[in-house]
Amino acid sequence: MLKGLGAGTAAAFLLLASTASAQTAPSAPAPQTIARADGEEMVKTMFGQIDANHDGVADAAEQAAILEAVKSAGAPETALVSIRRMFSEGAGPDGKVTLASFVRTRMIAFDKADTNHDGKLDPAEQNASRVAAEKPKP
Ligand SMILES: [Ca+2]
Ligand SMILES: [Ca+2]
Repeated sequence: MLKGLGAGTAAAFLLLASTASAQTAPSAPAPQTIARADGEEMVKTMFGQIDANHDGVADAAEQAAILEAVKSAGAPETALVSIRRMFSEGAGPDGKVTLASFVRTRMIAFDKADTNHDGKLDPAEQNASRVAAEKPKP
């Protein structure tokens, strides 16, 4: 087990990867509008939590540890699928994800989800993007 990967980490991942937990946990707070700068900060913070040894690269073991932490926090399978996809989108040919590629792919996803192009993700946009993310790829 990695130290420091608690429920807070899992919650942060769920927030960005999927808000599915809000559907099943009645006590979860309603989604908030996320400004682009805040979204980028969240992505960087998230990467820092994946990159347990702080070498700027999330390798397979670190990715697996996050999935394990999120899973043990009771996340639904759809959230795990979203996180796996986040990793695969940012991964190079060696399967490793760098900070730069992780931020780039997450912010592409952010901009894609920002359908009214106001630089923020409101709850409706977050929900729409979650629904799209949970659809299996053709
Ligand atoms: Ca690392
Ligand atoms: Ca928007």
